[in-house]
Amino acid sequence: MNDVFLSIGTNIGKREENLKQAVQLLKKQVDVIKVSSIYETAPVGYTDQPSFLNIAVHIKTKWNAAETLVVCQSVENELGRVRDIRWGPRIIDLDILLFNHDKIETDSLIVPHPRMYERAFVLVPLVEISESFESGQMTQARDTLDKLDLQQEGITLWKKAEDFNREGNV
Ligand code: A4P
Ligand code: MG
Repeated sequence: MNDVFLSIGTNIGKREENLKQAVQLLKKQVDVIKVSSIYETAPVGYTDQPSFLNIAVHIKTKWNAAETLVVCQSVENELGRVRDIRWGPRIIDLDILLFNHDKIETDSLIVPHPRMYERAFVLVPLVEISESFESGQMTQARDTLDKLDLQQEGITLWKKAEDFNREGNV
């Protein structure tokens, strides 16, 4: 089984509901091992848009990396994702952060995710759920996070993992 970490973000509609549905749809296709707390995060990249809710999810799956990307895109499509502005508002976005300890560079997939180390909204939930996963990539993620001021980065806790798991039935 492959060990995979995903980042999920949403800033349109009922954001918490979007996250809940994304996790439930993932569960139909992969084993969901752990879901992080939900964080409300200031938009990065294209800043003239509503704030996001972000989570990280640890999954185990028999699908290879390209197939896992297809799984992520199928969840985005089921939730009605429309692609227009790059880095713009989205009902749901699923990105593959880490796939085992692999380094992947194809036309459609780059892993580790090329922008993950610059982004507190990715690192905070990822570090929360990955204590059992040792790798150079995770060490880099933890070291980077240690140097960030979360208030300045616009990251606040929205809902603790235990409450999201219970109320969201994820
Ligand atoms: N692709 C390449 N590598 C990957 C990967 N590791 N995981 C390709 C997923 N996809 C990957 O993605 C464009 C293409 O990237 C895909 O076709 C896939 O083949 P997309 O989801 O269609 O477009 P996008 O979301 O606009 O691009 P991307 O690269 O996912 O955007 P980012 O960099 O993730 O930025 N601010 C806050 N606070 N929270 C957020 O969640 N998200 C973004 C999106 C910007 N600002 C944000 C947030
Ligand atoms: Mg994406």
